[in-house]
Amino acid sequence: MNALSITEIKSFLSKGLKEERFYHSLSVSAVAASLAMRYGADIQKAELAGLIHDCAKAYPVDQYVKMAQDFGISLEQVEIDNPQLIHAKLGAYYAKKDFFVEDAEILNSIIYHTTGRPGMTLLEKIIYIADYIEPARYKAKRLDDVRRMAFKDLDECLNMILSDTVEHLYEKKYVINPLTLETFKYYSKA
Ligand code: DGI
Ligand code: FE
Ligand code: FE
Repeated sequence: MNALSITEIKSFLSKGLKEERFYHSLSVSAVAASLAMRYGADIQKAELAGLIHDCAKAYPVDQYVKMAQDFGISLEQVEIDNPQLIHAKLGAYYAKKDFFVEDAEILNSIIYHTTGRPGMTLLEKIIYIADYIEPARYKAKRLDDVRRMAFKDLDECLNMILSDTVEHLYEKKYVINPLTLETFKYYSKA
């Protein structure tokens, strides 16, 4: 089965996601496609991955642990303790099941869109950054600088986002996912 078209997926998501989340998904898709143009990544893959990265958010967070267990998705303890993190892995599951997306690079860009990971592919970097800088985001600090850097130097942009994210999670006293910390160390300039 071929993957559904962008138009078919938009129609599907518009019915399942809350309006704000649907709008965020469209924005991440457009920004990801723009970054793909800038850096010579596959524009269609970026557009598709951006559109569907949060597709699991159609489901309530209090069901994520059970859903993952039912689908045979392995979870880390930090994910069981902070179930909102699980939408990334569930997103890849639903991308396959509902949209027939089989491309491993697209699926990995969904799985790692919340934490990143050391040694990300170009597409993974693009989705991670697009999720953070899309136009409707406004809460993070120095967003203007981060947005400008996204189109200048991807790895430096990752460095900025990861250090701001780790600082934010620390200040809010959230448990920091060890994978987020590893990613931060990997992309931070010593
Ligand atoms: O799904 P989005 O809201 O577009 O953004 P996201 O996938 O980057 O993050 C989803 C949620 O996960 C958001 O509420 C922040 C949270 N999060 C990201 N990294 C960590 C985290 N929460 C904890 N506890 N620890 C993390 O390392
Ligand atoms: Fe997300
Ligand atoms: Fe998102």
